[in-house]
Amino acid sequence: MRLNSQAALLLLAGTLTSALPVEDTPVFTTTAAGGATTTLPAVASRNTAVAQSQIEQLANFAQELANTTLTEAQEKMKRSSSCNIFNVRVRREWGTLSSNERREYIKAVKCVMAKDAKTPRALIPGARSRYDDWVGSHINQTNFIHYTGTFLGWHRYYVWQYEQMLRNECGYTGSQPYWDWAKTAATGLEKSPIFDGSNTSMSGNGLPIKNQPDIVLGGNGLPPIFLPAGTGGGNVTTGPFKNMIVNLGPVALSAPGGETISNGDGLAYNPRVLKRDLTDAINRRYSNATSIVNLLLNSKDIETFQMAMQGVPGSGDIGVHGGGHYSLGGDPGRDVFTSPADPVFYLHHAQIDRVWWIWQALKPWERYSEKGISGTGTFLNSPPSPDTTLKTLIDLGYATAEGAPGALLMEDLMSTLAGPFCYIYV
Ligand SMILES: *[C@@H]1O[C@H](CO)[C@@H](O)[C@H](O)[C@H]1NC(C)=O
Ligand SMILES: *[C@@H]1O[C@H](CO)[C@@H](O)[C@H](O)[C@H]1NC(C)=O
Ligand SMILES: *[C@@H]1O[C@H](CO)[C@@H](O)[C@H](O)[C@H]1NC(C)=O
Ligand SMILES: *[C@@H]1O[C@H](CO)[C@@H](O)[C@H](O)[C@H]1NC(C)=O
Ligand SMILES: *[C@@H]1O[C@H](CO)[C@@H](O)[C@H](O)[C@H]1NC(C)=O
Ligand SMILES: [Cu+2]
Repeated sequence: MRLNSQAALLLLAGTLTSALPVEDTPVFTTTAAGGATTTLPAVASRNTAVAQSQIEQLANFAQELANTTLTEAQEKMKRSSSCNIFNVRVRREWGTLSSNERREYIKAVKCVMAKDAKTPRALIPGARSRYDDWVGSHINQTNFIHYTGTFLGWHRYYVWQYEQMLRNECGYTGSQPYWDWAKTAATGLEKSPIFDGSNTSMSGNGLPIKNQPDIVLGGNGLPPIFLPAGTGGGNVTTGPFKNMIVNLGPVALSAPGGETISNGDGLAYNPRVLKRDLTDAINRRYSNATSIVNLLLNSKDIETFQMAMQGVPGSGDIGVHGGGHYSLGGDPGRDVFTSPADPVFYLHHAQIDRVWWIWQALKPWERYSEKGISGTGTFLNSPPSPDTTLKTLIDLGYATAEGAPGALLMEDLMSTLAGPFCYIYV
């Protein structure tokens, strides 16, 4: 019997059984998209290797759902323009790309860094490159896209537009790669193919600065969170992005010693060398394999999921999102506003998107719908603003690629196989 996706989804809904404790890693049985019964972990293992295999099982489940949907789309539509198994783009982990694929990606990123900005100087005086158009859009909208109902949708669209820009404006033929934090937590950041400083990496650590005091997050009456500084802190001097110039920001850069460095609205021209402060302790503590599985399995609704991912204020946890950003560290890495000025941002946020994608696949009938959105249009609803809905418009301004659509509704951003999107993660 061949199931269409609607039937497969209903079947999924009907056969989801409650947690079935088995030893220390309980599982639950559910029906995969193809109709077969499958067993998924229900509780995150504390053992990193086991947790890593749990992520693989969950990601595989999401892949099966996507692949079934794509195969059916091809059979039903027979339209080359629709998203199907033949034209779907596959986003992969950086370490699984060949050297040539990595070089291609790096070349395209350098190409957009060398092109002129489209943002008028009257709007963002410091924007010099096409790459800066993306940084400027994020700075401009930061207070309306973090701890909001738009957080995941906005960043999904933003990374996709970046990928489109690399393809449409710089001849890139691949897909946006991602940074699997679980892998770097296990290997150490500087040993990973992303950060090893080689020609096929995204460049390495910053030059070491000795005895840096802690980073202190908090304020607003919340208990402070102390994060250790890393093993770098200075200029990035290895790999393809060595001595790269960051033009915009900082707006709110957390620096060692509890200092926050700001250059006003961050839109002025402020050229300086890219800095990083790779910090394994932060990666291991906040975005290890167990943190990811916990997030996937313990978040019953979108509110819980997106808050846990970004770190519940006052909980002392910065979430996997903060874990990635702060383990990269440096300038602009520790600045919520300017962080996309480090090109690793897009690998980090592809992984954020991948984790959302896996989580969505676990309850698709709910998580692609209005029930998959929670929150308003302002940072922790301050100042109060209307609820985000499927009809909320997302406008990235100049962070829009040639040949790509402009402003879209949240409903167009919920599925990676519908709306303008057509990609999966492996
Ligand atoms: C889904 O399709 C992709 C792309 O063809 C493939 O790489 C992946 O292994 C498939 N996943 C599963 C679980 O079949
Ligand atoms: C890396 O690239 C630099 C210049 O970009 C070049 O001088 C060097 O030989 C390359 N190293 C390797 C191992 O390819
Ligand atoms: C970073 O590079 C700039 C420009 O070359 C230089 O002026 C600055 O001193 C360097 N900073 C550090 C901390 O090495
Ligand atoms: C891994 O993550 C979990 C959950 O976030 C955390 O409780 C644990 O302490 C982390 N492991 C290490 C070695 O820090
Ligand atoms: C910044 O956002 C506002 C609306 O929130 C918009 O009118 C303006 O054009 C944006 N500026 C840039 C440079 O994108
Ligand atoms: Cu952001």
